[in-house]
Amino acid sequence: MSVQEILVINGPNLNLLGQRQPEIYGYDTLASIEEKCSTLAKELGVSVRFGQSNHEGAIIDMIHEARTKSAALIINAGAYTHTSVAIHDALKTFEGYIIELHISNPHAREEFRHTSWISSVADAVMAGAGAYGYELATRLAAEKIKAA
Ligand code: CA2
Repeated sequence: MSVQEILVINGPNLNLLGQRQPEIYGYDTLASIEEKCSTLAKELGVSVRFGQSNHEGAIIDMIHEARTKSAALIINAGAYTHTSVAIHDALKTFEGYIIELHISNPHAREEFRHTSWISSVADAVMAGAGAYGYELATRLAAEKIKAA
């Protein structure tokens, strides 16, 4: 097991980052965010791996794989945040550090975004910092891994 790996899971529609709704999600693409986080992770002496899927089952498979490969998980489950008991259950099986991440602040948006099935199984919740949140979360996850 690579104890120094942080897996960053991105849910539905996040593959479109930088292409639509920049007023909410900004202009960074997922590839550019990954590049920034990889550079930062290297500086911090850990590794980062990005995954994205528009499918709930594929996200669950990524979480299962992380059980043996990753020391920390950063998860932006997209709209599945607000609906998925299955992702909640999968996250409960992961023993490392979990950060729930959102680009926007769901609490300042529509009421249906105010419920999260992830928060109760996460160690930390970060929201509203834009794409920069991925770097902040990488920094936090790296600290937690190194302290463990
Ligand atoms: O703010 C976030 O990061 C969210 O997790 C994003 C989800 C939304 O359902 C959550 O409530 C909050 C939506 C991701 C959609 O991503 C897009 C990116 C570019 C263009 C259109 C959608």
